[in-house]
Amino acid sequence: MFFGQKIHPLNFDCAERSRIDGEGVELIGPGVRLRVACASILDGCLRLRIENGHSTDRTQCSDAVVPDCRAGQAVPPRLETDGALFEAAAGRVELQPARLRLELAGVSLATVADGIGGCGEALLLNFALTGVEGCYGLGERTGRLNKLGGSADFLTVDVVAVFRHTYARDDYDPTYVAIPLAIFKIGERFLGLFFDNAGRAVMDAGKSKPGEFWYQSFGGTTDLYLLAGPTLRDVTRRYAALTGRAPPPPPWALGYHQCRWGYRHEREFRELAARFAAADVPVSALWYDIDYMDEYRLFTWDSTDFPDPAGLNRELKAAGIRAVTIVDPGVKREPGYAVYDSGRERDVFCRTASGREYVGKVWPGDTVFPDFTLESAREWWAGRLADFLGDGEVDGVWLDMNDPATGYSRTEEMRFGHGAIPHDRYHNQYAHFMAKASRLACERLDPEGRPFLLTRSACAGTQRYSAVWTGDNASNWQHLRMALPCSLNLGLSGVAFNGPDVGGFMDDTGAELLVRWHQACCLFPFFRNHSARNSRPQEPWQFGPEPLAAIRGAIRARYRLLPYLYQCFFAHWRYGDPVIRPLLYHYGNPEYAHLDDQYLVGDALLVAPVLHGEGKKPEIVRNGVKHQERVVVLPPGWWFDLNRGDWVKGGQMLTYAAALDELPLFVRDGAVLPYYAGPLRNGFVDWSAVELHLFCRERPASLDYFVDDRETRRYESGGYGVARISAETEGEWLRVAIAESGGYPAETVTFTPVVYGRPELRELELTVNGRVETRPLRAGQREWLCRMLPVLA
Ligand code: MIG
Repeated sequence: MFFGQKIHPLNFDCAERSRIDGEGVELIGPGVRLRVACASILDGCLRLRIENGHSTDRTQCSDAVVPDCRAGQAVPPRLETDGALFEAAAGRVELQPARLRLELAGVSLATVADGIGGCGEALLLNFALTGVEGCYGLGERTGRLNKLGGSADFLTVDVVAVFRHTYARDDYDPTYVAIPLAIFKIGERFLGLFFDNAGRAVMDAGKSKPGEFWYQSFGGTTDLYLLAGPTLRDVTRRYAALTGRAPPPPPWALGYHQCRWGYRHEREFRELAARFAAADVPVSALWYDIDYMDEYRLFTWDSTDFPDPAGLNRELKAAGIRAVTIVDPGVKREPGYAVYDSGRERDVFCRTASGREYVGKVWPGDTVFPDFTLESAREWWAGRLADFLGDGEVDGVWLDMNDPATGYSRTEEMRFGHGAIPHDRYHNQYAHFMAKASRLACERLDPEGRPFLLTRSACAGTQRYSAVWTGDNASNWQHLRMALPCSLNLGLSGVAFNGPDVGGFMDDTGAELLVRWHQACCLFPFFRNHSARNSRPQEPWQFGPEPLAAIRGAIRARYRLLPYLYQCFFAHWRYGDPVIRPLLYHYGNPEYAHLDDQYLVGDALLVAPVLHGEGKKPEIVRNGVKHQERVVVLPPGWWFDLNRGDWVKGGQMLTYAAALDELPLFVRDGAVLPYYAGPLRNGFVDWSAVELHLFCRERPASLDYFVDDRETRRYESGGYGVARISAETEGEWLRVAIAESGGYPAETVTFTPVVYGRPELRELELTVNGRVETRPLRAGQREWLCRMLPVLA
């Protein structure tokens, strides 16, 4: 089977009759026997478990759904004239022998006439796209935001290895991540379908046959979760509740990260720290790619180039810079190498069908692979990794090559459960279980603390254990543009904490591209500059003073807004909303169904980066400075333009001209942006003093600001509080009220209100937990803001 290939729908057999069998419904016909059972899982979420009688393996091996949601409450079928009916609070499902009709939260979706079928072990669900205007989610994908007209292969692969000659284009499929979630926009409403089958699957959203949406899995049991809307937010939150939400990260992980494949000596790390300081660019972490190892042996350091990694990392930490090391799954097959020997002794490696150790060919040469699906292997790994991290004083873990990449050695022979379980059952989950084991290591090392992990491959649910970066992109404008829809769809697919290699990984970047990439992603959940060895170096200062100044501005803007980003992450953990969102998430205009060159951070900030290089779009010259033009779509209401310091009326499209050092940023009327105004020194941020930047023109402003210790996991047991902030204006008065409640001491943060774009305001009334104080609003303070945000300038 080659990529993009699927089973023709006419090759599926469809049932001719159905009968109720206990709690399920059997669909029976020549060549086909399916059993469908329904359960109510969560508010607004039903599960249809579809078992194929021809399947040799009916265990549901997917780890996508959080343990609490695995059982559910059975919804028994009721007999109807032409089939069966499942009815529950969340919605109703009509099942005929070869047809399915769903209705949830006022949205209905039905299959075509022969819309459910089996072909051997494969399953087909074929929905009619009647009235469907958009299709979103689908995990990590190339291409545009709206997947209607496209198709997707759900198989985790090492993209550059597989698409060696075409990776730099914007249309490869599959990718590193497999999340079979499709969210449909039907009129103004939304409905989500999550096809939980850990094996390879494909979706075709009207590409092969316009008007039809095919889902095909090739074996095993498929749990189809129906996620009710009516809004996109409802669907997204339900999916996040079902598969888990990313835990709040340590704040340093939200800073700027510098990485490059090729740093290979401790000297370079010291130099990097010094260059960042000299360039006045904050950086929160430096990353060690594979060259730190002793001939690519896992859990070792090259002792010549890195004689004292712990000392080096302590030194960096004292400067506010954390250390992250890459960790590949492949263990060098070398008797005498302690990691290999101990793994062998504990029998933790994957085996072939006959029981041989499965061998692949990766960086260290012949390599064996831990079977992370075994608890014993996870234990072993956690112990080894914890020791390695502890000894080297490493703060974060970067999980690479876990697609899994095995070089020329094909993966099929790699089996699980000591050789008993075929590869396919866990292929897409290999990275997931690796991340699970690695998180365990971090929690061993620091039982109270918050780990930071980043993985290349992932499947549904991996967000519980790790952040995801979108793998090996290329340094070109197409890939910059693609980064937006890719990360937005990943966010809708539960992976809130994600981002691309900023600047592009493969090939050479250029000054303008590097600047625009930093601007476009400086408010992404994950923000890391990374590039391949042999590509042109792309640290912020590599292209001279002007690009450096522009990049510095983008990075500083991120640090200024760290309190806001942290709020977005905390709110994600509470509710499941992604950190960055397509406009579609909050606004209903039909044209937003396709809009993917601008996005929202939380619900307050609109980012419209310049995504085309000089000469590709209209340009103007203003005061002797070249500006790139782009169209910005502003939703209805007033928006504050942070570059110009003016209110702009929304509900319109504007042409916006941005100089090289400008990122078009707009704040919604009614927003509160928590802002860090203190000194910028790498990861050192004083969280005890936060400015509240208030944007209230016609609407009062409000925000629930979560307060916690930001370091431990006490939030899990309620160790956090909420400061409810509201601001309104009357005549010359700005009235701000802050009321704290919850499980964290009050008044650990000093909030200072700062108002934008309201020169008539002169007086401030500030009420903190019931205590009222009044003072004049200082003019300087008001001005200060507009001066400050053009930090970008
Ligand atoms: O075969 O570790 O995606 O980020 O720099 C390449 C070297 C292996 C692939 C990762 C990339 C990393 C590189 N790795």
